[in-house]
Amino acid sequence: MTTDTAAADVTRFALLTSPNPGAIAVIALRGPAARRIVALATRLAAGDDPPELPDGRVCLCRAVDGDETIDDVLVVGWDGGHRAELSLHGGMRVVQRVMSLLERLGAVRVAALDDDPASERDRVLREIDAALQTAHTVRLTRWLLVQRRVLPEFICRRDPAAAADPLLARRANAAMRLLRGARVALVGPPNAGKSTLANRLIGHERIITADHPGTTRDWVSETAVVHGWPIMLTDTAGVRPTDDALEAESIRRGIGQARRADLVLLVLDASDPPAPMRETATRLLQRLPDDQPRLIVINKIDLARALAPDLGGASWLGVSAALGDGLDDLARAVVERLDLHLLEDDAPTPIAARQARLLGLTADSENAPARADTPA
Ligand SMILES: Nc1nc2c(ncn2[C@@H]2O[C@H](COP(=O)(O)OP(=O)(O)OP(=O)(O)O)[C@@H](O)[C@H]2O)c(=O)[nH]1
Ligand SMILES: [Mg+2]
Repeated sequence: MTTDTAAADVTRFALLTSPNPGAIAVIALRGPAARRIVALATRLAAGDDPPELPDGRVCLCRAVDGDETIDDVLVVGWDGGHRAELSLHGGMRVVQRVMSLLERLGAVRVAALDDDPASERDRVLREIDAALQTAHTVRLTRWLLVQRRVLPEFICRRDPAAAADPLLARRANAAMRLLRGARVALVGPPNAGKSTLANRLIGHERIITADHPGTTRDWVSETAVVHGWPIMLTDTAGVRPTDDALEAESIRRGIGQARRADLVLLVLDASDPPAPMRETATRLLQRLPDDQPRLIVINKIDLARALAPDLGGASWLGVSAALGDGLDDLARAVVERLDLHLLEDDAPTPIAARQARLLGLTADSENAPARADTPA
């Protein structure tokens, strides 16, 4: 007879400890009948009542077969009675008797449960190894190798305090963003130097630049390495009113890319007079969602050293993409806005939404920005 032990309505159990004699043995049950089966197989140590299995509370009980007490047992339950663990003395006879009792009560014995610590540890390691396959920078590779050492244990421990740790949630989201490809988009008016700045950040002349508004047409993406982290940089067509259908479509697509980005660099031109610069910024920002993370970057500060534009109180960074001025500050600001500076130590950090969920964290990347394009 075959039994579909994976079916959701089957209650399974597995011996988590070695099958050889040991000081203690742990049997884990998973499934809808876990609470009922434990209630039938045990009695509170003090008295004859079955344990109620409140989530996470350890109860000292006796394993009982009818009127006969088999052994003392510590019982703990979770998930509203769907998960339970029995800790017994590790003598083989006791363990065998309790396991056959559980089988008689309807539980199905399996070699390993999906969520037992050993397979969970393996699963986390596999997730890290998969991430290592696509880690394109030395820094990310090193960071993942450190996680290989610290993360499996941390996930298996399921520290209840983890869910309330805001820094852990930010680190996890930063790591997941990085592993799926953190996206930074450059938007701005034509000729502001977006492509020149993108080339600087990428490290070579990837994108054509020219002293001619409308040089970049369709958006272009390329990996930039910022402080050792890989970042997908997207350069877009300069935004301006236009009657040219092709240019309008390029602009619409560029804005669509920006709306999907984790961070937008709004690139303005320092040689523009203050009032038009402010108007341009306002017009462009209106096309981005209010909650879109953005940095205002004023380029070409070599042409306007005493720059002090009033952008309605918004802060900005001055750079010269041509000369390289201000790029260190810009790189630092990008890293901080993406929370990548939080990944600097060897603190365990979930790298997958599944791991974050196990710790009770909300993974931003599960609802990553996937905003609809706006009309041009
Ligand atoms: N003086 C100065 N010129 C710059 C700087 N950055 C870019 N330029 C020049 O500005 C012109 C436009 O640069 P691009 O990078 O092509 O500008 P863009 O914003 O990509 O323009 P579009 O693709 O048309 O939207 C080029 O002649 C660049 O050499 C800068 O920091 N200082
Ligand atoms: Mg360009």
